[in-house]
Amino acid sequence: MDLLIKNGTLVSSSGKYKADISVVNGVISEIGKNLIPDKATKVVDATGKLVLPGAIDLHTHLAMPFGGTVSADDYFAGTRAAVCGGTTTVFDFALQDFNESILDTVKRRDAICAPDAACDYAFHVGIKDLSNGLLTTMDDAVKFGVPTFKAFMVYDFGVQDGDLFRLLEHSKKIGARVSVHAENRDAIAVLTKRFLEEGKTSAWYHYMSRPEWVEEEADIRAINFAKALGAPLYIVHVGSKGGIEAIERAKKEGVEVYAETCPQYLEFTSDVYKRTDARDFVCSPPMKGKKSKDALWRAINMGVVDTVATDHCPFQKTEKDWGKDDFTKIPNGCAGVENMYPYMLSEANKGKTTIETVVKLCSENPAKLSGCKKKGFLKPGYDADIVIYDPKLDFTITNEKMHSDCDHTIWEGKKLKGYPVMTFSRGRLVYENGEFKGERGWGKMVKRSLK
Ligand code: DUC
Ligand code: ZN
Ligand code: ZN
Repeated sequence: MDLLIKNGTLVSSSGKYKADISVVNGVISEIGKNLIPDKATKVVDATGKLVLPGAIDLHTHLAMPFGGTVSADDYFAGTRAAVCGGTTTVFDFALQDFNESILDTVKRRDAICAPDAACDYAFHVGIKDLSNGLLTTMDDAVKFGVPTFKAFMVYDFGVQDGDLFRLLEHSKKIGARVSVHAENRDAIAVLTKRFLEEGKTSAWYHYMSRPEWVEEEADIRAINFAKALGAPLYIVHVGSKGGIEAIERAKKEGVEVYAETCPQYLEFTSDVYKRTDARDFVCSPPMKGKKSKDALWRAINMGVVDTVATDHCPFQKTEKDWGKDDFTKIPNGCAGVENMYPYMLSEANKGKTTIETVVKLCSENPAKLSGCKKKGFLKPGYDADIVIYDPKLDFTITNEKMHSDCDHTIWEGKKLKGYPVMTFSRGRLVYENGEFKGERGWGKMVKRSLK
């Protein structure tokens, strides 16, 4: 036995119970009462602590070329930040190049990621080009262990509706799943042009150019395609009341549609775009009004939201400042990978939801939906990706305490009730009491199957 975590309270979506966990070769070997260590075993006393499966963040953009620059966290900084917040598996979006086979996209990004990753990782492929037979190169990616793809319904590099339709149709045939960034590209373009012409250039108009219905409309369009084709659909970063209600209706009708939301939509509202540091909050979709925030919390507690992920995509202050006089020049995205699990658990401690629900949304469901067969649960045979969490530890987020390479955080000053004290990645200690203890290159790619 390599590691024994004693006297903790284990949490799963179905409840809490007191037990010890033993780990051999990075895998959970036994869960039970009064397990006996041998001489070489590292013993951790988790009395008074919760023992949780590491979170799985299904949505990050590390080292991503975007908005005229590259996101501030490379694969090392992003995964270092992840484990320091109790996230032990990170999904990144590998963006296809034009004229590139989809498997080549995965291999190109893995060549950068593998030497750097401090925790386990996986890729979704962001699709740009399905011309000249590239659609069927999805098949090789699925065989390789990458069965999840993303279509951007916005941005100039995103796909048009015809290609979204083809993607959904093909994904169904090959046992894959498509996710969508759902916003109405054309409406945003009209409004953006109009605001700029009228001299309305502040970050507030980033929000105004993407009114709440812009997301809902695209959600409904994607759902209609999925329904017509009988294909599964995953909608990333749902932030609007109309959107989540459309998803709820579709689920009731039997459409296989999954909803992801992010902590920033649960914490902030569009009021942030009136602040002096509004540019730091610019991401797409933008934060919405209070009614949307409330609807998302309701949906979490009604079981309509399937996963919580971060859309971690930070940019430095100087880069955000490019948009001082023109909101379209602000690189879109915020840091969040280190904040997701602590924030969600803290909100549970404050009574917004339950700890069990947080484990389900941040760990169990992401593992199940992404086809990570050995992650997301504290069970014998599963990877020992484990977080020891002190529910009584008060923590105030400051950028100084964070482990990202970004020079600011939208979470500055947020007071949390409870915080992780240790994170283990496949049985190896990677975080303890504020300090990163892991190593560059420790992380392995998780090959997956949706079957
Ligand atoms: N939205 C962001 O805010 N950043 C990265 C990509 C995206 O869709
Ligand atoms: Zn997106
Ligand atoms: Zn994203």
